[in-house]
Amino acid sequence: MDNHRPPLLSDMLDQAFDDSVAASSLAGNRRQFLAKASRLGLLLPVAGAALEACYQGEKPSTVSKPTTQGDSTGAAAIAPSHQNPDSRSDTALHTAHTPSSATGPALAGASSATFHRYDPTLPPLGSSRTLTLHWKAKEAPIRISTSTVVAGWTFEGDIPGPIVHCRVGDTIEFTLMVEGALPHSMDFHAAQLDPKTAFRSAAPGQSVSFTFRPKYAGAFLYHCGSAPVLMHLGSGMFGAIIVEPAEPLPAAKEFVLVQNEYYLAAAANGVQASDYSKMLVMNPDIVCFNGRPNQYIDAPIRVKRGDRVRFFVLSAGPSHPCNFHIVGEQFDTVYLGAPPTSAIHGVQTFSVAPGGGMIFELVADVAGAFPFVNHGFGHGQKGAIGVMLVE
Ligand SMILES: [Cu+2]
Repeated sequence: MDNHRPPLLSDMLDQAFDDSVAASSLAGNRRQFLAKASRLGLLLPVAGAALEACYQGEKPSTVSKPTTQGDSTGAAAIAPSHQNPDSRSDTALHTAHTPSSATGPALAGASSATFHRYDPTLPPLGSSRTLTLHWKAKEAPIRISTSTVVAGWTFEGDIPGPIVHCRVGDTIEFTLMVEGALPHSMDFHAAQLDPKTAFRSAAPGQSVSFTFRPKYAGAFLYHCGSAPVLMHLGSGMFGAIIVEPAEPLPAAKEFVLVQNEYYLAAAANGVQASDYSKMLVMNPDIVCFNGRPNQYIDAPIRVKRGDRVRFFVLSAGPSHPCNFHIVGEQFDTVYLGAPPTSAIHGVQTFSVAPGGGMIFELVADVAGAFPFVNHGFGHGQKGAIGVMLVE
């Protein structure tokens, strides 16, 4: 099996690191090593971030806000044993031959994990133009149905993480504290930042902070970008940030649906871990909205007849799109990019790419139960289906 495994970028980066260290002292060879890392980082900037981060003590950082832990903001504060957390994580998964999300914290207390419906309602905007978010990256068991508990990797202990709601131009002050067995990071698609610094991994017990101002309105994904991204995103580290345009959109009932896939190993002690090898094959066991298969069949999304309804639909993937469709309805408006200038009208189905988000609107002028589905029905059948009840 290993003979067919494609080389991991982080292994290439590890090799560059090892070559550099072997050639001469670390400090003396810093320039050569960074040049190598930078070239490789062009292939996958986030994976190169941790390498760059090892040496940031010698150059300015784009990190703009200190953490509550004080000296843990700068990458220079990362202990020598965690100089390359991305790569070490990746290498550990690679060499174990059973890459799995089953870390200690992801399994602890699994038998007492309870199910809850993920509320799809868009939370209201706050009055402040500054959002200060202090989040924790946690590995934790998550019950996604009455019969299934997954060994989850999460933001704030749930899959998906919290819905962030803000406006274009708001200031988002973000800190991620890593609690768990592995390094983690944050990549906001609503931000324009140097990923090698802002989106770098923090080791367990440490934190990373950055500040950004969303430039465009829309439905944007956030996710952990630590290597292998496929494993971190596929194990549950994703969510939605909804950015309002300067001029508010028409009043509507607003809901957020983030589609994701689960690739699960057989249950062990009642928990199913995410399986990296299955993720590479891209044939998911479950595809669902907001982390739980069929949850909005059991407890539908309810609106009133005559309501304008706005769905912010994202595909977290990690690998498949969401071909969003509502049976018995037509979308009067779909915003492909930033509203209100990117609208198309009279739409039946539109595909939201993995790593993407779009806004779907309709007027619920007919009463009834309307299934919303991934019209790629192989995936709809695996749990990406719910019901909008118009009363
Ligand atoms: Cu992570």
